[in-house]
Amino acid sequence: MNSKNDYKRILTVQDISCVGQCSLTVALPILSACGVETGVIPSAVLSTHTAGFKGYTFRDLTSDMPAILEHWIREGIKFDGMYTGYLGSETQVDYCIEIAEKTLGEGALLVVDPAMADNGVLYKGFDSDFVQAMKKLVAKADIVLPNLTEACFLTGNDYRETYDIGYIRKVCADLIALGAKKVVLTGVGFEEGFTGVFVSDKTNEYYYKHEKLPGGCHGTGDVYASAFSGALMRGKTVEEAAKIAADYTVLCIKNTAGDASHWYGVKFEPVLGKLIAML
Ligand code: PXL
Repeated sequence: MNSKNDYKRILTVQDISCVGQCSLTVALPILSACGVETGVIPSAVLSTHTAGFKGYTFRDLTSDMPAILEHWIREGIKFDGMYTGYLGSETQVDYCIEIAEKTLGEGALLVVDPAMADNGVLYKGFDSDFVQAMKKLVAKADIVLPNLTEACFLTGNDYRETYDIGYIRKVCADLIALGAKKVVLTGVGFEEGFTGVFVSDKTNEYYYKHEKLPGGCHGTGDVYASAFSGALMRGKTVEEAAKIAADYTVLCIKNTAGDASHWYGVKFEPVLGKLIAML
């Protein structure tokens, strides 16, 4: 049983893609499995995610956000952490900054996953104005959790498929220069067959290497960020949480590999027990 002090409450702000195993339909079950109370602000409702389905619906919920915040302020609602994912507009990014300022209690952590790009390109619907807005949220982050593509858009570095540690250090230093206190950069691989996560701040760095499975899987960034945030709320260090989230994401990909009909997401649910066992 958790004592009062280690039962934490996190807020996550991201969209609901009704089908597609990403964003809130991934974050809520994973955070709950981690034993963390989770409040949500849905940033938008989409019939599916935008990566591969055609003709999806998109209802922007930006205008609901100030009223939700005002109500929470009246009720004195506070969180021990906040984790932002896919946001539907630049205004939402600004609201997230205000929500963090007004609802995060003493010592609470802001985790920013700047979910907006992969494989060298921005997701559909995002442009350079959105990237500029996201930089302001990243500046407030205790931990920013980008993939290499997002890190390059945020810092103006060229996106590369192959690189050395000097390039990775430069990208991370540029993210720290934006204002983020710590960087957890995902999908960093220096050798054939391996990828990993590179964690750094102004003074320390840590690299966790793991196997790279063939073929990309949609939704792994959200699985990673959710497991990371859950582990962090359970008192793990950033480095421990980065490793646990990587190991869990690999298990999820292995559990999905070989099922071509499941191209749209990862089968993360059957291996939730293994995540719980890692905490
Ligand atoms: O997994 C990130 C994500 C979240 N939400 C929506 C998306 C994507 C990626 O494409 O389309 C709606």
